[in-house]
Amino acid sequence: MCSLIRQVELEIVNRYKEGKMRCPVHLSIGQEIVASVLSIFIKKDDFAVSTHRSHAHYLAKQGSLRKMIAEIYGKRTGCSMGKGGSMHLIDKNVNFMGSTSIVGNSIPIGTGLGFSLKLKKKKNISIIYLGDAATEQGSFYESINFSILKKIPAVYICENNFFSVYSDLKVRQHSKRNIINSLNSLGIKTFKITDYHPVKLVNKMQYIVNYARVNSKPVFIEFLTYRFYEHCGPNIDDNLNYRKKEEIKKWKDKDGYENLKKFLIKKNQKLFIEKVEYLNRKKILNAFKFAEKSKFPNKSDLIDGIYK
Ligand SMILES: Cc1ncc(C[n+]2csc(CCOP(=O)(O)OP(=O)(O)O)c2C)c(N)n1
Repeated sequence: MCSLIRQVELEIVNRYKEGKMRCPVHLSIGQEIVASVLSIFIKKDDFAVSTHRSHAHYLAKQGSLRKMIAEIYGKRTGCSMGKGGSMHLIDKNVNFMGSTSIVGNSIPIGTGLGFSLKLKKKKNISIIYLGDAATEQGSFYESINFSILKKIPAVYICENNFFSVYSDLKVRQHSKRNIINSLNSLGIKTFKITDYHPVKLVNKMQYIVNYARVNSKPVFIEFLTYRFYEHCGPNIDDNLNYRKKEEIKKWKDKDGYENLKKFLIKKNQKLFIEKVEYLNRKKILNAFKFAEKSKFPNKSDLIDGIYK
């Protein structure tokens, strides 16, 4: 999953300049390990909601690569019928219940979906992806509080990449503020992920997801991570100097994807990696071909699939 996400987003980078993808793209390159490790423990009937940076989350929820690329190309065969674009993926076939461009607004939706699972006494969970900036939104705290009170099986997973566009956490929050401490005092079980050793990471995620599923209770995960590309778009914007060179280097060294490859190579799995990358490449080229060949939506599609 990790290499699929990295490879497909690099292909988006390569092709974006062709001007055929007309929507903004927020890439997860550098952050793929979060959704990838979670994907191992996500079941088909679990729900997931996401943010503007949604590609990894959609693919990790067994989303269709072809439908995702077609959506980014604005085509009728896209998962949102070509009307949403990269930031607005939705695919009820795989219980991926939507991603939105409004920071924090999918959090209450994912919480409500989790509540529906509770009412129906299902052993499923609702996964709610959010960025660090969303922890500054009121909807986040209301949702967490509701989840605690109603014992909702929700996994709130915060991809803390330290930045909201160009703004560092330091200029957005009090220096002593700590999200884990704040949430502990609200009464939710919290986890912070800072160790990226593949085996430890998988074991930890398994424990966390099981905890929410088996106990039917919410959990919050703060996952420290880093995006390697600009906030929005296919370029690297390190020349703008809003992030320190040493910081960028530190996180490039911790790159989950590269480290996973190194780990597998040490275990003599080089051939396996090559095979996976080859098969991914074939799938990706097919998905782009499918998107290019698909038709744009008709005028009548405009009012299809909306709440009337
Ligand atoms: C309610 C709201 N406020 C501001 C914006 C503008 N905006 C778009 S993305 C973004 C940064 C979000 O940062 P974060 O949630 O940490 O996610 P990241 O982009 O780092 O993945 C902002 C401020 C918005 N879309 N919605």
